[in-house]
Formats: sequence, structure tokens, C-alpha cells
Amino acid sequence: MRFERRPWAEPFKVKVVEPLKMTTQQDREKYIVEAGYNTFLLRSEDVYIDLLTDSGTNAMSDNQWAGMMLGDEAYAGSKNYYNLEANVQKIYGYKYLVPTHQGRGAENMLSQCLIKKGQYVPGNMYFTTTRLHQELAGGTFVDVIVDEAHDPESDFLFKGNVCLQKFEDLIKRVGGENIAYITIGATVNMAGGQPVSIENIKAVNALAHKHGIKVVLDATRAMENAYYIQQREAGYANKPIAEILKEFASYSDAATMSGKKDLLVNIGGFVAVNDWDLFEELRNMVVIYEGLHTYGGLAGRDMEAMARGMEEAIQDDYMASRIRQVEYLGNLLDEYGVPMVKPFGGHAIFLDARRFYSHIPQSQYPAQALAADLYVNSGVRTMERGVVSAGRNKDTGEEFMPKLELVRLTIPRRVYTQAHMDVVAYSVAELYENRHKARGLKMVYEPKYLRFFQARFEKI
Ligand code: PM9
Repeated sequence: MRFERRPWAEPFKVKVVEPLKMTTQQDREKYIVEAGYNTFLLRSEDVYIDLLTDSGTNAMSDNQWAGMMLGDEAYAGSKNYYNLEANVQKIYGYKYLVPTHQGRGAENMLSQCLIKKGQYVPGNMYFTTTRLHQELAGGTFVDVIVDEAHDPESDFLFKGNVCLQKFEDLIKRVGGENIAYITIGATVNMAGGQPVSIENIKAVNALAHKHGIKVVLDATRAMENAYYIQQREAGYANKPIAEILKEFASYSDAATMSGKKDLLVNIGGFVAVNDWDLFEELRNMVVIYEGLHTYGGLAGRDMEAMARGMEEAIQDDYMASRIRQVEYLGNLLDEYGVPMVKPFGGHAIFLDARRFYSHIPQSQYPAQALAADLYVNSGVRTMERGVVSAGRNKDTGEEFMPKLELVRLTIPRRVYTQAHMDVVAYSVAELYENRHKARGLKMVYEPKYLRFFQARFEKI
């Protein structure tokens, strides 16, 4: 018998396929120069396996597509809005919902409502769009994640946790009244998709509330976080992730959400809150930036797809297959000795470019170079998550030099097969074998905001 244990497989089968264009290495060498060595600037038709992001790249089910036909495209009071509201209440437990076109729409409004100029906003590691909206609203982000999160080799199981000491020190230093709120990202994207434990969020909630500080959950991948709690936290092994998620969310006062991840859709997001006054403010603000409060920038059909995706994503067998596919890729790469963030994350495998290209200094963007090289090698598109993503200090203009210099191999949900993962692993392993040949990059164009999306580079 070649199997050590009963094999698992996805709890769905393929009904529609999208053909992929095959390109040659010579083609790809040309395309990457044209794209300024930035994988965001490639045309998607020139990509073979697209692991740029898990955001909006999900495959919807027949049930979601059927729901699209039931889109109620009335300007006001769409029945799909009420379906979405009912599911947010049932699945996450928040009382009030304001839909937005995607996560950053929610972040913009919540930041503007809650942050007063000069206030601090602690969080368990920054996220690009989240921090930018906090800064645009006049706030200063402070990282209060545990130290283990910054160490790709630490095998701590809850590397997304808040360090309570760091949070308490900040409260002592600036005073609770100068802290707008604390953001809890789950799972923590920039740390490598690392989870937060229930024990931790509960303790954060107690400390925050003691000082009159609100807890805001970035619920973008909180369902995936709930899976890790089930697998790793004492007392949760026999609980369905639906129950765990609801308990987890109950330790927060509000949530921002990019539905493009957990919720198995291609577009959509929301902000959900428990406080009526805050809801009133958000409901008023949404008409300026997104659309009426019963659609928030979304078509009725998109709200329906999100309401249905929420029910599918919270199923234990779906979630196990989702995370195990990521693990499968990680285990293959481990066999080749490739340096990665461990434990493997929920939505992606993160290559540790510092160790992978140890001869390229961080000032020459080793992760950006590795993402470009991987595309040229096999047509696999990935994303830099290191110094380019980290950007510059808003006060000094200096580049942040984050400890984590990573390339993210992000797995879209229900899209690729195990054979695709094999191709990816082979390509990464081949590059690793030839790593000494790699060269760094210099930045030749830098946009003002979220520079990683549009920056351009040249080979050194
Ligand atoms: N995340 C991702 O690829 C897409 C944009 S950045 C390349 O990981 C968190 C934790 C996210 C996130 C987006 C957003 C913003 C908020 N929080 O992209 O505006 O991972 O829907 O969400 C991306 P939207």
C-alpha cells in the first residue's frame, strides 16, 4: 500500500473549465521586462498558474451562480441585502451590516469614523491597505504582534497573537483615550497567514475594554483562522468551525471584511458592528463613498453570491480541503529543503527570500527578484511581501526594512488541482538549486501610495 493514511480529496467536482495559455521561457523573459519586474503589471493571459493572490480569484459554486440569477437589482432595499444581513448575523454574530465594494471600502469608512487625528491604532502586524487608511484618517499604526511572528523559523502555533505586554505598554505610554481601537487580523496575512488563538483575542478584549478601547476584527480570513483553532487550541477539537468563528468574533466590537477571500466570491466586502451609533454614522457615510446602505457598491447578485459563499465556506470539510491543499504544496517544498515561513499559513506558502537569495541584500529587493524569476522559470505568478510592500515611514520617508522578506504563493480557493501544485513545487525547487545565479533589482519608478502595486524595477 503506498498510502500511509486514507487520502483526502476536495468535497466538490469540476463543472466548468477555463483554458490556460502556455508560454515559452523566451516569451516570459520579454513580458517580465515589459512589466518592470513587477508581477502586478503582467497581463493575466500571459500567466500559467496564478498564485498572485487569493483575493477575488475564487471559483464560485453552482449554487452561487444560481444565486446570481436571483439578483434583485433595485436601487434600494434589495432582497439580497437582507439575505446577506441575515447570514452575517447568523454566522458572525454582529448586529448591523453595511456592505462595501471590497475590504478597503470598509477600512476607509471605519477609520474615518473611529480615528481622531493624532490617535494610535495598534494591530497584530500591519496590512497594507488597513494601515494606509488609518494613516489617511490621521492615525499612527503600532505593531503589537508577538515577536515570534517576525521570525520565519519560529514554530509557535499562534504567531498571529497580540503580545499583551506590548499592548499594555502602549496604553501606559499614550493613554487609553489616545488609542482609537485595536485591530485584530485573523489570520495574519503579512506574517504568513498565521492564526490568533481564542485565548488571545479574549485577553485582548478584556484589556482593551478595561481601558475603553474598541476591538476591531479584520475578518477577511477569520474562517480559516477558526480552522486552526479547531486543530490547535485545547478544548476546540470537537467543535465545528462555525461555532468557533462565532465565539471568536464575539470578542470584537466590529469587523471589516474583504469577502473576496474567505467568502468564495470575486468581489464584495462589508463592515459589521454591534453599536447602533457607529452603525448610524457608517450608514450615513457609505452613501458618499460606496452607494446606498443596502448595496454599498455591490450589485444585488454579488451580495447574493457572498451570502451563499458564506454558508459554503464555513463547512468543516470544505475548509479542511482548502487548508490541506496549501499544506500539500508546503510539504512538497519542504522535501526540496526550500526555506519558508513555518508553520505553513492558511491561504499561502511564503518563501523566505532572505534565506533563499541570501547573497542579495534587502536593499536590492530579493523577494521582488524571486517573484520575477519564478514567473520567468515557469509562468507561475506570485507576489512580493517584503520591503517593497512595507513602503516608507510616513514621517521620515525612510524605507521600512521588515524582518520578513517573503514571496507569497497564494492559493485561490477551489481553482487549482494537486497537479498544478506539483508544477509550482518543481519550479521553486529548480530556482532554489540555481539560486547563486540570481541578481537583485533597483527601483526605477515609485508611486506614492501602496507602491508594490505599480512600482517598476530593473535588473542590477
Ligand atoms: N488582501 C491580498 O492579496 C489583496 C490586496 S493587497 C495585494 O492579500 C486583509 C487581511 C487583506 C486584504 C486584501 C484587505 C483589503 C484587508 N485585509 O483587497 O480591498 O488581505 O478587498 O481587502 C489582498 P480588499
